[in-house]
Amino acid sequence: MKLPSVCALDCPDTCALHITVDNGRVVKLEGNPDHPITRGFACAKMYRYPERHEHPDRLLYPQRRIGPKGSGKFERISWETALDEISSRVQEILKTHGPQSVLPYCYCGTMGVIESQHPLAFFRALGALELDWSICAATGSAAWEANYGPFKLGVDPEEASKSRFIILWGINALRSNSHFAPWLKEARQNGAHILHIDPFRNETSRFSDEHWQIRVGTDAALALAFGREILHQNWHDSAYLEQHANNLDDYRQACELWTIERTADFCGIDAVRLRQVIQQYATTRASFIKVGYGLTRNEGGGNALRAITLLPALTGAWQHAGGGATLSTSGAFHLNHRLNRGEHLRQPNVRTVNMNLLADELARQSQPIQALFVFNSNPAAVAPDSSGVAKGLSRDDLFTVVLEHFQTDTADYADYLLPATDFLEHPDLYTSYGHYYLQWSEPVVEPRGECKPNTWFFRELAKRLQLAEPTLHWTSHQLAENLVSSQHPFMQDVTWERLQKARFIKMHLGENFRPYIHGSHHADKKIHFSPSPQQLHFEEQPTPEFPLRLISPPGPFILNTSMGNLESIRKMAGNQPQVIIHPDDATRYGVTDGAVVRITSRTGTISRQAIVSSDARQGVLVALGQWWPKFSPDKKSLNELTSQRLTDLGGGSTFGNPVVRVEC
Ligand SMILES: Nc1nc2c(c(=O)[nH]1)N[C@H]1C(S)=C(S)[C@@H](COP(=O)(O)OP(=O)(O)OC[C@H]3O[C@@H](n4cnc5c(=O)[nH]c(N)nc54)[C@H](O)[C@@H]3O)O[C@H]1N2
Ligand SMILES: Nc1nc2c(c(=O)[nH]1)N[C@H]1C(S)=C(S)[C@@H](COP(=O)(O)OP(=O)(O)OC[C@H]3O[C@@H](n4cnc5c(=O)[nH]c(N)nc54)[C@H](O)[C@@H]3O)O[C@H]1N2
Ligand SMILES: [Mo]
Repeated sequence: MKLPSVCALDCPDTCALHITVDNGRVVKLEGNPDHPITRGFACAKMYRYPERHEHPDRLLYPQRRIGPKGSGKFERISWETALDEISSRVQEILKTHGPQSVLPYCYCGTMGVIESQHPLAFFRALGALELDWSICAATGSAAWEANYGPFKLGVDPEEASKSRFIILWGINALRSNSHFAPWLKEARQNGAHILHIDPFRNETSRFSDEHWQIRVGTDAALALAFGREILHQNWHDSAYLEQHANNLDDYRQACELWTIERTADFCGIDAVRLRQVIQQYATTRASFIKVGYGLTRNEGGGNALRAITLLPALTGAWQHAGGGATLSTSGAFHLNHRLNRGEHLRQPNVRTVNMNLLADELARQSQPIQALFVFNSNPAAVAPDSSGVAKGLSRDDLFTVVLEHFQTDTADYADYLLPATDFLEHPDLYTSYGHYYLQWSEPVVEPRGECKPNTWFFRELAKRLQLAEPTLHWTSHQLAENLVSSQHPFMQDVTWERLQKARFIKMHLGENFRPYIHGSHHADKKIHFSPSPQQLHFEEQPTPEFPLRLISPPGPFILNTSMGNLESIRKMAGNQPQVIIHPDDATRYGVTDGAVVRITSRTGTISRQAIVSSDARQGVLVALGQWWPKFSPDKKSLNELTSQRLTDLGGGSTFGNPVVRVEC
């Protein structure tokens, strides 16, 4: 039996899937051929999802800790016992320390709008601490919105084949957004030139017509050099700018510093080619920039993204089919989020915790965090400064509840470890950050063991805590019906009945969708040109003690740490976590191909296998993806090396920031 579903993983493609179920077991996963973006194929990771779903290590029963914190020793208990014990402990903590000692820590293990966001309503009803979801998209969003106002929109991927000059700027699209590749191929067949700008030579560089292996953290300068040359040569669209832009003087002044020669030298790219490409980019009407989040993950990342995404406004590319830029398409989904997220339950004067500062927050002395609920996330592996996080999670006086599919490194620290359903076992509603289709998914199998949806757990806990607010007790279907009841014109084709039947519906973007043809979504409708020279910030540069820069782009076969425990996936990824080092650096530091090296940053030391290859730019170490610490040779997370320092905009993470040294 083949049943429709939707991929819940945190990826821009949000694929429509077909799941083959045999005798109640998931045996095969394929892309839905009828979905215009999925086009019938799944990615290398998700073909393996049946293995994950049926895995013998899936958590199937509620468990209570029996060993010391972090030992990962548990005993099976019933849901009744788990819920009774958790609720009495929470009541005690609320009485003694108040609601602002309770922190939900969650992210996008599932992108389902209900399973990821409805639990927030429970915490808002309690008056618990708010969590700032800053680990991933915060800097990019803040930067985009500083230019264009609220609601991130971009070129419709289905229009991208009309572009004639494409820059893939800091994005490994063939891996992290693989369903965009067919549109890129079509654009190229139609005559487009494709340039990839990335310090790491990867699948996307090999696919592109041209690759610039730029120095890490220098993108703002490069984008401003584009701006300078465009303004000097009069290639900007003065009519468009006059009507729709402001702050141009500030911007012009910031650009002035970045001559072609200085920029080429600073960014480590070829000056002649830089000049030619700027001309090609600026004089092609339908020029398109697809920009990734990687370059936002360092101190100056926000203003770098601002500078890059102002270029289509400068040239007026937004007015042409296939012209413009895309960071995310998520702003098109005007769902009615209020009740699902419990916005109406927000209490005044509640403190917000930046999730990148988890290590510091768990070490706080005044008004300390006493209860931590972790779901849809694996902070022991993915949060910056992992030794600080581990120290916090080890606190004997911290009460920790983890809802999970597997016994992750985070789960090892739980007091109660609860088995969660996955997206094949629960219903949910899905938006996307890479296309414009809203999707609905029903379960295709019964939950394994005693697995329960996150929403079920928080409903049951709400009952025991006597939280009477009716919306906390709504079913997923009631929540979804409410979520899609929106008056926004983009939602005009969506009714709950239609969505349940069709499973995916495109947002009503109208004919010839050009999101910024009439300016921005700021109150003054202007595109806000900046950054000013004072706002620009370039990275902490390598020093003799720490001569290399470490970046950690997504691994090709895992998604953050999800899938990282599958044997087959680990095998595809080389059996152990690896870092790529340039041959010149390898010679300088005595590193041979395949050797295990020690990597030290200002915050910690880890061991990893080195691969010697010029795929890494000289001076840069490229760590491929997030491995489970417990499957790494030294049992340490890569985030031993990253710090809690924040970016220039949006309070984002700086995973691309650390400077390091390697030793054999
Ligand atoms: N296969 C796979 N796909 C994924 C994920 C995964 O883990 N695996 N993760 C998902 C998630 S959560 C997200 S947020 C997105 C991530 O999406 P992105 O962050 O856009 O990730 P990538 O597409 O790998 O693009 C990042 C690229 O930026 C490059 N980069 C790093 N620093 C710089 C810099 O200073 N300048 C420039 N120009 N480039 C730089 C990296 O080398 C890398 O190739 O992908 C999603 N898709
Ligand atoms: N060094 C470094 N660190 C990084 C990054 C980097 O580039 N470099 N990238 C960062 C980025 S972009 C992101 S988005 C974060 C991602 O960090 P996380 O959002 O924590 O992502 P995952 O590591 O995939 O962990 C998600 C967990 O949720 C669980 N899960 C999935 N579905 C459900 C469900 O329905 N219910 C419950 N209860 N659990 C579920 C999965 O089993 C998995 O263990 O990591 C960040 N960390
Ligand atoms: Mo992410």
